[in-house]
Amino acid sequence: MNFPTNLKNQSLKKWVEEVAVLCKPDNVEWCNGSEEEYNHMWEMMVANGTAIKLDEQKRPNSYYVRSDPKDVARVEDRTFICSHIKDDAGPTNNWVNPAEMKRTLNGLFDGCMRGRTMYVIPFSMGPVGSHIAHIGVEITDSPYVVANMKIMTRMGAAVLDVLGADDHFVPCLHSVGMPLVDGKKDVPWPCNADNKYIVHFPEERAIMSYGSGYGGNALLGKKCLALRIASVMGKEGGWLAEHMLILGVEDPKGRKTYVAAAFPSSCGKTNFAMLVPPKEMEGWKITTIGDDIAWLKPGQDGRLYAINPEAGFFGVAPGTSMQSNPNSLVAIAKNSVFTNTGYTADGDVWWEGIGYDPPAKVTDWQGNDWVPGSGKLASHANARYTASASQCPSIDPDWENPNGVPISAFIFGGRRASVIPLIYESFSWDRGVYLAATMGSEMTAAAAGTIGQVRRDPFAMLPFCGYNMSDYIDHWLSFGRTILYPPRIYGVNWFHKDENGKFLWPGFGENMRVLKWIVERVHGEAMGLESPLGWIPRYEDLDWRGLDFSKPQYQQITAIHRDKWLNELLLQEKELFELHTRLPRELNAMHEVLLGTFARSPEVWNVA
Ligand code: SAT
Ligand code: MN
Repeated sequence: MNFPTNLKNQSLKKWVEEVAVLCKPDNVEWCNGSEEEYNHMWEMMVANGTAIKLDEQKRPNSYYVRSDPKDVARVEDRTFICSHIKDDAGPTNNWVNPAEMKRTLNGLFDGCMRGRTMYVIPFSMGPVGSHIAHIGVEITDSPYVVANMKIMTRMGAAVLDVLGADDHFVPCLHSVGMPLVDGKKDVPWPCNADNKYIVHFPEERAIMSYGSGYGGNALLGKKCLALRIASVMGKEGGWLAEHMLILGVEDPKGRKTYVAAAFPSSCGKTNFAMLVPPKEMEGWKITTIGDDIAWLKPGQDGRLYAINPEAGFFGVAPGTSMQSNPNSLVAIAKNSVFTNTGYTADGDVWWEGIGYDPPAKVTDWQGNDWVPGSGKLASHANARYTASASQCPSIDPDWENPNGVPISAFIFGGRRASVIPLIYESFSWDRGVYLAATMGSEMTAAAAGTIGQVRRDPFAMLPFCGYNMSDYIDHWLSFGRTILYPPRIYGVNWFHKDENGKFLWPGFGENMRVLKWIVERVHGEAMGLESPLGWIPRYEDLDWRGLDFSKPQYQQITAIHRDKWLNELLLQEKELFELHTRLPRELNAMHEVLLGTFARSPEVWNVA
């Protein structure tokens, strides 16, 4: 095999050779990360019908791709954490004994790349050479993955330059699981419709993914490495890998405060990361560091520093409009990839909620003529764009700072029609861990469960924690004791609804008002009232310039109802019960404290 001249790492050579013997590709190519290589991937994908080049005027240097309808999202029920001991994966993960899983996977990978090219992609999660960054190497038989990894990570020759002879890298083996044997012809979106495995070996720090070409199933740097494997590395190494956006808040005097925020899927994380403040709040500005993942390590000065390990956005397209997120629309104006959106006859893309009517002729994400009003969607609900973070107008000047940015606050929020107030500051780190551990979201799709039922999603990490969730909570509790300046912890809920299902809070840019209070709190500049849950801003503590929102309206979304909370605490207790074998005792203790507090609280607690 021919190796790149700057490859020093012996175990990487050995691994690639072994994989080639197992998978039996027709060719092996090492990716160097160049533009030519990127363009070549697209030329091939256009030639075999995988991709369509979009109109050069409308969407320069951009491509449109439709996936197989059986391969449209992450597959949580096919995602496994294969630790040696079952309880190390914990009750929230699928587990199979690692030796047994390897037998299964070695069978599937044997010859799985026949008729295809095997690409080797060295990549860095985080700026190349940063002490917070980590290196992975993905082997894949999908040119779509190569092209997307070029946008989503720092990849190619520069990564091999910094990978020393004995340095550790995370091996990430991926195949679409569709060998071209017995005269089989390739299809536009190869995958294995019925047999998918997204597998993590946490002790070995290794990833194997089979059968899917889509998103987090296939771009293994993202959820697999940067969350599931990194969460394990963080637990052992004294740091955090979190499902969090990172943003900077600049006040009118130019002071910068960074916060990290965790929300479950479909709670507007990308919109929040790129928030545009209302114009009346002159001088306030939001900058973006990342929209999905944060790696946080303690700094020498006692503060906590965060990087975005990714280099691009893999965002949900439907609902993205000039109104909901102008920054992301600009970011995807060129050099972007669109997967499973609608495709317009004039060579552009369209999706539900884009903010303007579809042009005359649209084909849907399955390639059929789309009829507006037919009840069918032009774009799949999980249609995605891939775009470089550097194209985002709100990107922070320090987004690639290898030392990260100092974090002053953590924000946690789910989608709840009531119960959880608009904003509260937890009394302590431990109480903040409790609020994050018990957070949840009401389910919006009937398919995922009963509408309105709360799905607990601790720290928004339920599908992404690579080890036992109770150990993860334990790690958070300990971690807060190791830093001199632990960030304050906040709970938010933008999703209050009235009896008719109408949202009570305008959300989007108006969330800036809450963010401003948070920033002022961490600098000791704003008041809050002690509620049963935490500190809550009085009406006059928020900046209402430019928004007509009365005090009674505000009270409605900050009130704390004793009866609703007794019910909520029962539901929380059920979650604690499910985690009980390794749950830190503080969690039960804090649950008890809340019961006691509510027993003595008024029927409705209101801010003054
Ligand atoms: O497909 S991804 O894992 O990249 C995005 C998501 O499902 O959250
Ligand atoms: Mn995510």
